[in-house]
Amino acid sequence: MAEQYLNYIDGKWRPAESGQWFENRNPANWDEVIGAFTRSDRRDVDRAVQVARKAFDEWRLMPAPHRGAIIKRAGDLMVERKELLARDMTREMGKVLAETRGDVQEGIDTAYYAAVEGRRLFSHTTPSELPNKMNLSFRMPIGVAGLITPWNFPMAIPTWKIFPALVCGNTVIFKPASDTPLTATHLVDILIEAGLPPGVINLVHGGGGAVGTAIVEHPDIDLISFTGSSVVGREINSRAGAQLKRVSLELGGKNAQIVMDDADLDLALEGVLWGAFGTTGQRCTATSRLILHEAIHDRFLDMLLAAISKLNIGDGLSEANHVGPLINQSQVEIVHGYVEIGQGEGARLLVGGHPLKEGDHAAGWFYSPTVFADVTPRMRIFQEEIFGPVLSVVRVKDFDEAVSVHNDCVYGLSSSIFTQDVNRVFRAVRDLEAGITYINGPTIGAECHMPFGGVKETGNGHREGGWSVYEFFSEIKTVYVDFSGKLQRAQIDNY
Ligand code: UN1
Repeated sequence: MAEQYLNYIDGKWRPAESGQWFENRNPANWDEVIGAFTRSDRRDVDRAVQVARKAFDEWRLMPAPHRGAIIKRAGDLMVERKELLARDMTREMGKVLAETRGDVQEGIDTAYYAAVEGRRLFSHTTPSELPNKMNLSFRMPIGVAGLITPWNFPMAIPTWKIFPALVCGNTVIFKPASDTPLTATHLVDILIEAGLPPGVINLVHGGGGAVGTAIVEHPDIDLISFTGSSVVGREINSRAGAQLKRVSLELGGKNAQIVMDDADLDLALEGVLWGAFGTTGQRCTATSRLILHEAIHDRFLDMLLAAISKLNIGDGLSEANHVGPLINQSQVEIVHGYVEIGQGEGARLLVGGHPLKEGDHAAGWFYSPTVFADVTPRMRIFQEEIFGPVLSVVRVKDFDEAVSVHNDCVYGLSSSIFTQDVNRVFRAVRDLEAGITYINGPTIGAECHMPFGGVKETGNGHREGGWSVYEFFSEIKTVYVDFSGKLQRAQIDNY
Protein backbone atom coordinates (compact mmCIF):
# COMPACT_ATOMS: atom_id res chain seq x y z
CA MET A 1 0.00 0.00 0.00
CA ALA A 2 1.47 3.35 -1.06
CA GLU A 3 1.92 6.04 1.57
CA GLN A 4 -1.17 8.26 1.80
CA TYR A 5 -0.99 12.04 1.65
CA LEU A 6 -3.71 14.43 2.77
CA ASN A 7 -4.97 17.97 2.30
CA TYR A 8 -3.92 20.63 4.78
CA ILE A 9 -6.91 22.73 5.79
CA ASP A 10 -7.46 24.82 8.92
CA GLY A 11 -4.14 23.78 10.42
CA LYS A 12 -4.83 20.03 10.09
CA TRP A 13 -3.98 17.25 7.66
CA ARG A 14 -7.27 15.73 6.54
CA PRO A 15 -8.63 13.47 3.81
CA ALA A 16 -10.85 14.88 1.08
CA GLU A 17 -14.62 14.52 1.40
CA SER A 18 -14.76 12.14 -1.58
CA GLY A 19 -12.76 9.44 0.23
CA GLN A 20 -10.98 8.82 -3.09
CA TRP A 21 -7.29 8.83 -3.98
CA PHE A 22 -5.06 9.43 -6.98
CA GLU A 23 -1.62 7.98 -7.56
CA ASN A 24 1.64 9.81 -8.07
CA ARG A 25 4.19 7.79 -10.10
CA ASN A 26 7.78 8.21 -11.19
CA PRO A 27 7.93 9.13 -14.91
CA ALA A 28 11.38 7.51 -15.25
CA ASN A 29 10.03 4.28 -13.80
CA TRP A 30 6.26 4.12 -14.00
CA ASP A 31 6.14 1.02 -11.80
CA GLU A 32 7.24 3.08 -8.83
CA VAL A 33 4.29 4.55 -6.97
CA ILE A 34 5.42 7.54 -4.94
CA GLY A 35 2.22 7.97 -2.99
CA ALA A 36 -1.55 8.06 -2.95
CA PHE A 37 -2.97 11.57 -2.64
CA THR A 38 -6.42 12.49 -1.44
CA ARG A 39 -8.75 13.46 -4.31
CA SER A 40 -10.60 16.68 -3.52
CA ASP A 41 -13.58 18.42 -5.02
CA ARG A 42 -15.70 21.55 -4.52
CA ARG A 43 -16.58 20.59 -0.93
CA ASP A 44 -12.94 20.66 0.16
CA VAL A 45 -12.39 23.96 -1.62
CA ASP A 46 -15.44 25.43 0.17
CA ARG A 47 -14.08 24.41 3.53
CA ALA A 48 -10.62 25.72 2.73
CA VAL A 49 -12.01 29.07 1.61
CA GLN A 50 -14.09 29.43 4.75
CA VAL A 51 -11.07 29.01 6.99
CA ALA A 52 -8.80 31.12 4.78
CA ARG A 53 -11.35 33.94 4.93
CA LYS A 54 -11.42 33.70 8.74
CA ALA A 55 -7.63 33.50 9.03
CA PHE A 56 -7.32 36.61 6.87
CA ASP A 57 -8.73 38.80 9.68
CA GLU A 58 -5.67 38.21 11.85
CA TRP A 59 -3.01 37.50 9.25
CA ARG A 60 -3.56 40.85 7.53
CA LEU A 61 -2.87 42.59 10.86
CA MET A 62 0.44 40.85 11.55
CA PRO A 63 3.18 43.38 10.71
CA ALA A 64 4.59 42.62 7.27
CA PRO A 65 8.19 42.27 8.58
CA HIS A 66 6.94 39.48 10.89
CA ARG A 67 5.23 37.76 7.99
CA GLY A 68 8.52 38.10 6.13
CA ALA A 69 10.39 36.52 9.06
CA ILE A 70 8.25 33.37 8.72
CA ILE A 71 9.13 33.17 5.04
CA LYS A 72 12.80 33.65 5.94
CA ARG A 73 12.59 30.59 8.23
CA ALA A 74 10.93 28.65 5.43
CA GLY A 75 13.90 29.56 3.21
CA ASP A 76 16.31 28.34 5.89
CA LEU A 77 14.47 25.01 6.13
CA MET A 78 14.62 24.66 2.36
CA VAL A 79 18.38 25.15 2.53
CA GLU A 80 18.65 22.36 5.13
CA ARG A 81 16.44 19.99 3.12
CA LYS A 82 17.61 20.93 -0.34
CA GLU A 83 18.96 17.51 -1.29
CA LEU A 84 15.93 15.61 -0.05
CA LEU A 85 13.57 18.00 -1.81
CA ALA A 86 15.55 17.73 -5.05
CA ARG A 87 15.56 13.91 -4.96
CA ASP A 88 11.84 13.64 -4.31
CA MET A 89 11.20 16.18 -7.06
CA THR A 90 13.25 14.15 -9.55
CA ARG A 91 11.32 11.03 -8.55
CA GLU A 92 7.98 12.64 -9.07
CA MET A 93 8.57 14.67 -12.24
CA GLY A 94 11.74 13.37 -13.81
CA LYS A 95 14.12 16.25 -14.47
CA VAL A 96 17.77 15.61 -13.61
CA LEU A 97 19.09 16.27 -10.11
CA ALA A 98 21.18 19.29 -11.13
CA GLU A 99 17.92 20.87 -12.31
CA THR A 100 15.77 19.91 -9.35
CA ARG A 101 18.46 21.32 -7.05
CA GLY A 102 18.23 24.49 -9.14
CA ASP A 103 14.45 24.48 -8.79
CA VAL A 104 14.73 24.29 -4.99
CA GLN A 105 17.41 27.01 -5.06
CA GLU A 106 15.03 29.26 -6.98
CA GLY A 107 12.52 28.69 -4.17
CA ILE A 108 15.14 29.59 -1.57
CA ASP A 109 16.09 32.77 -3.43
CA THR A 110 12.42 33.68 -3.72
CA ALA A 111 12.02 33.16 0.05
CA TYR A 112 14.89 35.47 0.92
CA TYR A 113 13.69 38.14 -1.48
CA ALA A 114 10.16 37.87 -0.04
CA ALA A 115 11.44 38.05 3.54
CA VAL A 116 13.13 41.37 2.87
CA GLU A 117 10.15 42.68 0.89
CA GLY A 118 8.23 42.44 4.16
CA ARG A 119 10.32 45.45 5.23
CA ARG A 120 9.67 47.36 2.02
CA LEU A 121 6.28 47.01 0.29
CA PHE A 122 7.00 50.49 -0.97
CA SER A 123 4.34 52.77 -2.26
CA HIS A 124 4.26 56.50 -3.00
CA THR A 125 3.80 59.67 -1.03
CA THR A 126 3.31 62.86 -3.02
CA PRO A 127 2.79 66.54 -2.32
CA SER A 128 -0.80 67.71 -2.04
CA GLU A 129 -2.34 70.43 -4.21
CA LEU A 130 -3.55 72.14 -1.03
CA PRO A 131 -1.74 73.61 1.98
CA ASN A 132 -1.51 71.66 5.24
CA LYS A 133 -2.49 68.41 3.64
CA MET A 134 -0.59 65.16 2.91
CA ASN A 135 -1.11 62.53 0.24
CA LEU A 136 -0.01 58.98 0.96
CA SER A 137 -0.59 55.53 -0.44
CA PHE A 138 -0.24 52.08 1.09
CA ARG A 139 -0.13 48.51 -0.17
CA MET A 140 -3.00 46.60 1.38
CA PRO A 141 -3.67 42.84 1.38
CA ILE A 142 -6.53 41.79 -0.88
CA GLY A 143 -7.99 38.66 0.73
CA VAL A 144 -7.96 35.00 -0.24
CA ALA A 145 -5.66 34.01 -3.11
CA GLY A 146 -6.29 30.90 -5.22
CA LEU A 147 -2.93 29.67 -6.55
CA ILE A 148 -2.88 26.99 -9.25
CA THR A 149 0.59 25.75 -10.19
CA PRO A 150 2.16 23.47 -12.83
CA TRP A 151 4.34 20.37 -12.50
CA ASN A 152 7.44 21.52 -14.39
CA PHE A 153 8.78 23.75 -11.58
CA PRO A 154 7.01 22.15 -8.63
CA MET A 155 8.92 24.15 -6.00
CA ALA A 156 9.97 27.39 -7.69
CA ILE A 157 6.63 28.36 -9.22
CA PRO A 158 4.55 27.73 -6.07
CA THR A 159 7.05 29.87 -4.12
CA TRP A 160 6.81 32.66 -6.74
CA LYS A 161 3.13 32.87 -5.92
CA ILE A 162 2.75 31.74 -2.29
CA PHE A 163 5.55 33.80 -0.70
CA PRO A 164 4.57 37.21 -2.12
CA ALA A 165 0.88 36.45 -1.52
CA LEU A 166 1.64 35.77 2.15
CA VAL A 167 4.06 38.64 2.69
CA CYS A 168 1.43 41.02 1.31
CA GLY A 169 -0.99 39.69 3.97
CA ASN A 170 -3.28 37.46 1.89
CA THR A 171 -4.28 33.94 2.85
CA VAL A 172 -3.88 31.12 0.36
CA ILE A 173 -5.65 28.17 -1.25
CA PHE A 174 -2.89 26.19 -2.97
CA LYS A 175 -3.75 23.66 -5.69
CA PRO A 176 -0.58 22.05 -7.02
CA ALA A 177 -0.50 20.04 -10.26
CA SER A 178 -1.69 16.49 -9.67
CA ASP A 179 1.58 15.23 -11.23
CA THR A 180 3.66 16.84 -8.47
CA PRO A 181 1.73 16.76 -5.19
CA LEU A 182 4.70 15.51 -3.13
CA THR A 183 6.91 18.58 -3.59
CA ALA A 184 3.86 20.72 -2.77
CA THR A 185 3.31 18.71 0.42
CA HIS A 186 6.97 19.24 1.41
CA LEU A 187 6.61 22.98 0.84
CA VAL A 188 3.51 23.20 3.03
CA ASP A 189 5.26 21.14 5.73
CA ILE A 190 8.09 23.66 5.65
CA LEU A 191 5.74 26.63 5.97
CA ILE A 192 4.00 25.01 8.94
CA GLU A 193 7.33 24.36 10.63
CA ALA A 194 8.40 27.93 9.90
CA GLY A 195 5.46 29.11 12.01
CA LEU A 196 2.63 29.93 9.62
CA PRO A 197 -0.60 30.14 11.67
CA PRO A 198 -3.48 27.69 10.93
CA GLY A 199 -5.74 28.61 8.05
CA VAL A 200 -3.24 30.93 6.37
CA ILE A 201 -2.23 28.31 3.82
CA ASN A 202 -4.58 25.54 2.74
CA LEU A 203 -3.42 22.78 0.43
CA VAL A 204 -6.08 21.10 -1.70
CA HIS A 205 -4.93 18.15 -3.84
CA GLY A 206 -6.76 17.07 -6.96
CA GLY A 207 -7.42 17.68 -10.62
CA GLY A 208 -7.92 20.92 -12.50
CA GLY A 209 -11.48 20.03 -13.48
CA ALA A 210 -12.74 19.49 -9.93
CA VAL A 211 -10.48 21.59 -7.70
CA GLY A 212 -9.20 24.23 -10.13
CA THR A 213 -12.65 25.10 -11.40
CA ALA A 214 -14.04 25.30 -7.87
CA ILE A 215 -11.26 27.74 -6.93
CA VAL A 216 -11.75 29.90 -10.00
CA GLU A 217 -15.51 30.10 -9.48
CA HIS A 218 -15.57 30.53 -5.71
CA PRO A 219 -17.08 33.94 -4.91
CA ASP A 220 -14.97 34.32 -1.75
CA ILE A 221 -11.63 33.94 -3.56
CA ASP A 222 -10.48 37.41 -4.54
CA LEU A 223 -7.53 36.71 -6.78
CA ILE A 224 -6.26 33.90 -8.94
CA SER A 225 -2.71 33.25 -10.07
CA PHE A 226 -2.28 30.47 -12.62
CA THR A 227 0.64 29.07 -14.60
CA GLY A 228 -0.20 26.61 -17.36
CA SER A 229 -1.55 26.37 -20.88
CA SER A 230 -3.14 29.22 -22.84
CA VAL A 231 -6.27 27.13 -23.40
CA VAL A 232 -6.87 26.73 -19.66
CA GLY A 233 -5.77 30.32 -18.97
CA ARG A 234 -8.36 31.71 -21.34
CA GLU A 235 -11.08 29.67 -19.62
CA ILE A 236 -9.93 30.84 -16.17
CA ASN A 237 -9.86 34.45 -17.25
CA SER A 238 -13.39 34.40 -18.58
CA ARG A 239 -14.87 32.59 -15.57
CA ALA A 240 -12.95 34.60 -12.96
CA GLY A 241 -13.36 37.80 -14.95
CA ALA A 242 -17.13 37.44 -14.77
CA GLN A 243 -16.75 37.86 -11.00
CA LEU A 244 -14.27 40.75 -11.41
CA LYS A 245 -11.51 38.77 -9.73
CA ARG A 246 -7.93 39.87 -10.15
CA VAL A 247 -6.24 37.25 -12.36
CA SER A 248 -2.57 36.72 -13.22
CA LEU A 249 -1.88 34.27 -16.04
CA GLU A 250 1.48 32.84 -17.07
CA LEU A 251 0.76 30.80 -20.17
CA GLY A 252 2.31 29.25 -23.24
CA GLY A 253 5.53 30.06 -25.02
CA LYS A 254 7.18 29.31 -28.34
CA ASN A 255 10.53 30.84 -27.56
CA ALA A 256 13.17 31.37 -30.21
CA GLN A 257 16.92 31.63 -30.17
CA ILE A 258 18.37 33.67 -33.05
CA VAL A 259 21.95 32.97 -34.15
CA MET A 260 23.47 35.63 -36.42
CA ASP A 261 26.40 35.21 -38.80
CA ASP A 262 28.78 36.98 -36.39
CA ALA A 263 27.81 34.92 -33.30
CA ASP A 264 30.19 32.95 -31.12
CA LEU A 265 28.92 29.60 -32.40
CA ASP A 266 30.26 27.50 -29.52
CA LEU A 267 28.40 29.69 -27.08
CA ALA A 268 25.24 29.64 -29.18
CA LEU A 269 25.46 25.85 -29.36
CA GLU A 270 25.65 25.50 -25.58
CA GLY A 271 22.73 27.92 -25.35
CA VAL A 272 20.41 26.00 -27.63
CA LEU A 273 21.32 22.60 -26.18
CA TRP A 274 20.41 23.80 -22.72
CA GLY A 275 17.42 25.86 -23.82
CA ALA A 276 15.84 23.20 -26.02
CA PHE A 277 16.62 19.97 -24.18
CA GLY A 278 17.07 21.06 -20.55
CA THR A 279 14.01 19.97 -18.51
CA THR A 280 13.28 17.77 -21.57
CA GLY A 281 11.93 20.91 -23.25
CA GLN A 282 9.20 21.17 -20.63
CA ARG A 283 9.64 24.81 -19.62
CA CYS A 284 7.42 27.62 -20.75
CA THR A 285 10.72 29.36 -21.50
CA ALA A 286 12.14 26.38 -23.47
CA THR A 287 13.77 27.11 -26.82
CA SER A 288 11.46 25.53 -29.36
CA ARG A 289 12.44 27.61 -32.40
CA LEU A 290 15.98 28.17 -33.66
CA ILE A 291 16.39 30.96 -36.20
CA LEU A 292 19.69 30.65 -38.07
CA HIS A 293 21.37 33.14 -40.38
CA GLU A 294 21.93 31.42 -43.73
CA ALA A 295 25.71 31.98 -43.60
CA ILE A 296 26.11 29.71 -40.56
CA HIS A 297 22.99 27.53 -41.00
CA ASP A 298 24.57 24.30 -42.25
CA ARG A 299 27.68 24.49 -40.08
CA PHE A 300 25.65 25.19 -36.95
CA LEU A 301 23.27 22.29 -37.61
CA ASP A 302 26.24 19.92 -37.99
CA MET A 303 27.58 21.12 -34.64
CA LEU A 304 24.14 20.72 -33.07
CA LEU A 305 23.62 17.16 -34.30
CA ALA A 306 27.09 16.15 -33.07
CA ALA A 307 26.33 17.61 -29.63
CA ILE A 308 22.90 15.94 -29.42
CA SER A 309 24.47 12.55 -30.11
CA LYS A 310 26.43 12.98 -26.85
CA LEU A 311 23.39 13.69 -24.66
CA ASN A 312 22.56 10.92 -22.19
CA ILE A 313 18.86 10.41 -21.72
CA GLY A 314 17.73 8.51 -18.67
CA ASP A 315 16.67 8.54 -15.02
CA GLY A 316 17.36 11.99 -13.58
CA LEU A 317 18.60 10.43 -10.33
CA SER A 318 21.75 9.28 -12.13
CA GLU A 319 24.27 12.11 -12.35
CA ALA A 320 25.47 10.72 -15.70
CA ASN A 321 22.23 11.69 -17.44
CA HIS A 322 21.60 15.08 -19.03
CA VAL A 323 17.93 14.73 -20.00
CA GLY A 324 15.16 12.99 -18.06
CA PRO A 325 11.77 11.65 -19.18
CA LEU A 326 8.62 13.50 -20.17
CA ILE A 327 6.10 13.87 -17.37
CA ASN A 328 3.59 11.19 -18.41
CA GLN A 329 2.20 9.09 -21.23
CA SER A 330 -0.16 11.74 -22.46
CA GLN A 331 2.77 14.16 -22.89
CA VAL A 332 4.61 11.51 -24.95
CA GLU A 333 1.54 11.24 -27.14
CA ILE A 334 1.27 15.01 -27.56
CA VAL A 335 4.97 15.35 -28.45
CA HIS A 336 4.85 12.44 -30.86
CA GLY A 337 1.66 13.81 -32.41
CA TYR A 338 3.54 17.04 -33.19
CA VAL A 339 6.42 15.09 -34.72
CA GLU A 340 3.94 13.47 -37.08
CA ILE A 341 2.37 16.83 -37.83
CA GLY A 342 5.83 18.27 -38.64
CA GLN A 343 6.58 15.41 -41.02
CA GLY A 344 3.18 15.84 -42.65
CA GLU A 345 3.86 19.56 -43.09
CA GLY A 346 7.06 18.82 -44.98
CA ALA A 347 9.64 19.79 -42.34
CA ARG A 348 12.88 17.79 -42.54
CA LEU A 349 13.42 15.51 -39.50
CA LEU A 350 17.16 15.56 -38.78
CA VAL A 351 17.32 13.54 -35.58
CA GLY A 352 15.03 11.88 -33.03
CA GLY A 353 11.30 11.85 -33.51
CA HIS A 354 10.45 8.73 -31.50
CA PRO A 355 9.83 7.54 -27.96
CA LEU A 356 12.69 5.57 -26.32
CA LYS A 357 11.53 2.21 -25.02
CA GLU A 358 14.57 -0.10 -24.93
CA GLY A 359 16.75 -1.16 -21.97
CA ASP A 360 16.93 1.49 -19.21
CA HIS A 361 14.16 3.40 -20.93
CA ALA A 362 11.63 0.58 -20.89
CA ALA A 363 9.63 1.66 -17.84
CA GLY A 364 9.67 5.44 -18.36
CA TRP A 365 8.31 8.19 -20.62
CA PHE A 366 11.54 8.95 -22.48
CA TYR A 367 11.65 10.71 -25.85
CA SER A 368 14.58 11.25 -28.19
CA PRO A 369 15.80 14.84 -28.65
CA THR A 370 14.31 15.92 -31.97
CA VAL A 371 15.29 18.53 -34.56
CA PHE A 372 13.33 19.62 -37.62
CA ALA A 373 14.98 21.74 -40.34
CA ASP A 374 13.35 23.69 -43.20
CA VAL A 375 10.53 24.81 -40.93
CA THR A 376 8.45 27.78 -42.07
CA PRO A 377 6.29 30.11 -40.00
CA ARG A 378 3.08 28.70 -41.46
CA MET A 379 3.74 25.25 -39.98
CA ARG A 380 2.03 24.22 -36.76
CA ILE A 381 5.35 22.99 -35.32
CA PHE A 382 6.58 26.59 -35.65
CA GLN A 383 3.50 28.16 -34.07
CA GLU A 384 2.23 25.83 -31.33
CA GLU A 385 3.68 25.04 -27.93
CA ILE A 386 4.81 21.39 -27.84
CA PHE A 387 6.35 21.16 -24.33
CA GLY A 388 8.88 18.52 -25.22
CA PRO A 389 12.38 18.09 -26.70
CA VAL A 390 11.46 19.23 -30.21
CA LEU A 391 13.35 22.05 -31.92
CA SER A 392 12.15 23.68 -35.16
CA VAL A 393 14.85 25.37 -37.24
CA VAL A 394 14.21 28.24 -39.64
CA ARG A 395 16.79 29.67 -42.07
CA VAL A 396 16.83 33.47 -42.57
CA LYS A 397 18.86 35.77 -44.82
CA ASP A 398 19.45 38.71 -42.45
CA PHE A 399 18.68 40.37 -39.14
CA ASP A 400 15.41 41.96 -40.27
CA GLU A 401 14.04 38.64 -41.44
CA ALA A 402 15.14 37.03 -38.16
CA VAL A 403 13.14 39.60 -36.18
CA SER A 404 10.06 39.30 -38.35
CA VAL A 405 10.16 35.47 -38.25
CA HIS A 406 10.59 35.68 -34.48
CA ASN A 407 7.56 37.93 -34.12
CA ASP A 408 5.34 35.91 -36.43
CA CYS A 409 3.94 33.94 -33.52
CA VAL A 410 1.04 34.27 -31.09
CA TYR A 411 3.26 33.81 -28.03
CA GLY A 412 5.83 36.18 -26.57
CA LEU A 413 7.53 34.93 -23.39
CA SER A 414 11.28 34.61 -23.82
CA SER A 415 13.64 35.37 -26.70
CA SER A 416 17.35 35.20 -27.34
CA ILE A 417 19.90 36.47 -29.82
CA PHE A 418 23.54 35.52 -30.24
CA THR A 419 25.51 38.27 -31.97
CA GLN A 420 28.57 40.46 -31.36
CA ASP A 421 27.06 43.51 -33.03
CA VAL A 422 25.98 46.16 -30.56
CA ASN A 423 23.57 47.76 -33.01
CA ARG A 424 21.76 44.47 -33.57
CA VAL A 425 21.67 43.93 -29.81
CA PHE A 426 19.75 47.11 -29.10
CA ARG A 427 17.46 46.71 -32.09
CA ALA A 428 16.65 43.19 -30.84
CA VAL A 429 15.96 44.51 -27.33
CA ARG A 430 13.56 47.03 -28.82
CA ASP A 431 11.91 44.95 -31.53
CA LEU A 432 11.62 41.32 -30.35
CA GLU A 433 8.04 40.86 -29.16
CA ALA A 434 8.63 39.06 -25.87
CA GLY A 435 8.50 39.78 -22.16
CA ILE A 436 12.14 38.66 -21.78
CA THR A 437 15.11 39.04 -24.14
CA TYR A 438 18.48 37.41 -23.53
CA ILE A 439 21.60 38.67 -25.27
CA ASN A 440 24.13 35.87 -25.80
CA GLY A 441 22.25 33.61 -23.42
CA PRO A 442 19.60 30.88 -23.81
CA THR A 443 15.86 31.51 -23.52
CA ILE A 444 15.72 29.78 -20.13
CA GLY A 445 17.12 30.75 -16.76
CA ALA A 446 15.20 33.80 -15.54
CA GLU A 447 16.28 35.06 -12.10
CA CYS A 448 13.63 35.29 -9.41
CA HIS A 449 14.23 38.94 -8.55
CA MET A 450 13.41 40.17 -12.05
CA PRO A 451 9.92 40.51 -13.55
CA PHE A 452 8.89 37.33 -15.37
CA GLY A 453 6.15 37.07 -17.95
CA GLY A 454 5.23 37.56 -21.55
CA VAL A 455 3.31 39.51 -24.14
CA LYS A 456 0.58 38.47 -26.60
CA GLU A 457 -1.06 35.12 -25.77
CA THR A 458 1.56 34.30 -23.13
CA GLY A 459 -0.37 36.14 -20.47
CA ASN A 460 -2.66 38.97 -19.47
CA GLY A 461 -0.14 41.68 -18.73
CA HIS A 462 0.95 40.79 -15.20
CA ARG A 463 4.47 39.87 -14.20
CA GLU A 464 5.68 37.41 -11.59
CA GLY A 465 9.05 37.71 -9.88
CA GLY A 466 10.90 40.65 -8.44
CA TRP A 467 9.07 43.73 -7.27
CA SER A 468 6.32 43.46 -9.85
CA VAL A 469 4.59 40.43 -8.33
CA TYR A 470 4.01 42.43 -5.13
CA GLU A 471 1.86 44.78 -7.18
CA PHE A 472 -0.34 41.89 -8.18
CA PHE A 473 -0.77 40.59 -4.63
CA SER A 474 -1.62 43.94 -3.03
CA GLU A 475 -4.12 46.69 -3.54
CA ILE A 476 -3.36 50.38 -3.25
CA LYS A 477 -5.10 52.46 -0.59
CA THR A 478 -4.82 56.18 -1.25
CA VAL A 479 -5.04 58.41 1.82
CA TYR A 480 -5.46 62.19 2.12
CA VAL A 481 -4.71 63.78 5.49
CA ASP A 482 -5.91 67.34 5.95
CA PHE A 483 -4.43 69.07 9.00
CA SER A 484 -5.44 72.62 8.06
CA GLY A 485 -8.43 72.70 10.42
CA LYS A 486 -10.53 73.97 7.51
CA LEU A 487 -12.63 72.20 4.94
CA GLN A 488 -10.46 72.65 1.87
CA ARG A 489 -12.25 72.04 -1.40
CA ALA A 490 -10.28 70.28 -4.07
CA GLN A 491 -11.55 70.49 -7.64
CA ILE A 492 -12.77 74.03 -6.94
CA ASP A 493 -10.51 76.52 -8.56
CA ASN A 494 -8.96 78.49 -5.68
CA TYR A 495 -5.95 79.73 -7.63
C1 UN1 B 1 8.46 27.89 -16.42
O1 UN1 B 1 8.86 27.08 -17.21
O2 UN1 B 1 7.22 28.04 -16.24
O3 UN1 B 1 13.37 31.02 -16.62
C2 UN1 B 1 9.31 28.71 -15.55
C3 UN1 B 1 13.37 29.81 -16.41
C4 UN1 B 1 13.02 29.32 -15.02
C5 UN1 B 1 11.55 29.33 -14.82
C6 UN1 B 1 10.76 28.63 -15.85
N1 UN1 B 1 13.64 30.17 -14.03
O4 UN1 B 1 13.65 29.01 -17.28
